Amino acid sequence: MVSTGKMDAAQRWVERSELADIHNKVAAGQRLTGEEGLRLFESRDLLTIGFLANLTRERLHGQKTYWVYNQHINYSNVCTNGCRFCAFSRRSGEAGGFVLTLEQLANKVRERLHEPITEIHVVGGCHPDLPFTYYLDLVRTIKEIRPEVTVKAFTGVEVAHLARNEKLAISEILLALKEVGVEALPGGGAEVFSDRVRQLLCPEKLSSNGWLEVAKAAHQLGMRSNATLLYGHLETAAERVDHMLSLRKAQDETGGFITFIPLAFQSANTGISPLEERTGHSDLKTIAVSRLLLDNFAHIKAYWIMLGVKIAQTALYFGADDLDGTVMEERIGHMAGASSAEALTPEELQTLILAAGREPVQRDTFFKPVKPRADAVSG
Ligand code: V47
Ligand code: SF4
Repeated sequence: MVSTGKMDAAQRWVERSELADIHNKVAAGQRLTGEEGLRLFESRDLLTIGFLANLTRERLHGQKTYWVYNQHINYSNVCTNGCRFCAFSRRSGEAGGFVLTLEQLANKVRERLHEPITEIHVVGGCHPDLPFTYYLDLVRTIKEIRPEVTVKAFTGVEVAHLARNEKLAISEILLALKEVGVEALPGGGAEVFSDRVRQLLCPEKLSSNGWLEVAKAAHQLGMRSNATLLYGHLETAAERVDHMLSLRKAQDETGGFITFIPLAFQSANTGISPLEERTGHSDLKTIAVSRLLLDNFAHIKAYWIMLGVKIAQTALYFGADDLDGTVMEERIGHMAGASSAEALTPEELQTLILAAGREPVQRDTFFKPVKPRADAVSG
């Protein structure tokens, strides 16, 4: 808790800063413009930006800081898209490509049956030949073994790929997935909505509009989804702001996004030289600006896998209210050089939050608090 005296001093300091007008709007709960978002990105006054983001963060969540007991499963890295920033994927037939059999998938779920996992996060590449029945059986297999778990599976890119392959409407794919037990979609695949950057990095990928259409279709069917921004490569600050404004507009329309996740680009094994090397300063600023611009998103996630635990923990004072979760097996960031661990135990996550002076809250996929199970055994 910041004492009133200290808060007053911080407030006086912010009121004298170049961002004083933005502070007045944030304090009054008013929506910021894209120009103001860009000014925040261009300012070097990180502490003031963090102070502003923290005002919103604490207004929404107080000291609460969320984490989820989850498991990540990548069913395949074979992908037709060949995004240049992705060190995880392989073309069909290329060495290092894999597809999990349903038995291998079942084993991954069974291996962790003793842990009180509440969410299984499933993503993969856009495989050219896997039939839709594989995806349906994959979800059925998880639900047979762990009926109580929430399956958060398949990004908008995978859903659109399935629709094209199966010659079905997006809504038909989503409905079929919902019927077998998918409750939410992960936020991947949004990348950055700029056509300029997409042309350079992922010309074969689903368009920005296509991604937004899948998200909106899911929301209309009562499924919720997350949203991401991949930053720290060739995009400009203006393109980050435009991306956030597009998401804000979509959220105004549907209200179906659960959380926003700025994904810090990991460059190893990608051949991409970022315009500017990512730093703690740019990571924290991106989190803070997203908290300030995305006023209709309840949650901002500091994804420790990509940020590293130290920056993720610090981000809890720069707008973030969620650390994601235990994860366990992560390939996408680690194949691109992420130096974080691949797993944190619930105890480690809670210690990180407590050491930052925040209050840990275990949540489910939809941010409902979860009561720790009495017989819980962590991995
Ligand atoms: O869409 C690919 C990104 C995403 C790299 O919804 C990279 O809760 C960094 O979306 N460096 C998949 N990122 C991961 C994802 C995600 C992760 C955790 C939680 C949730 C959620 C979603 O990973 C891809 C792409 O944007 N990605 N390559 C890279 N080199
Ligand atoms: Fe495929 Fe996704 Fe990697 Fe792009 S980011 S190549 S769509 S797995």
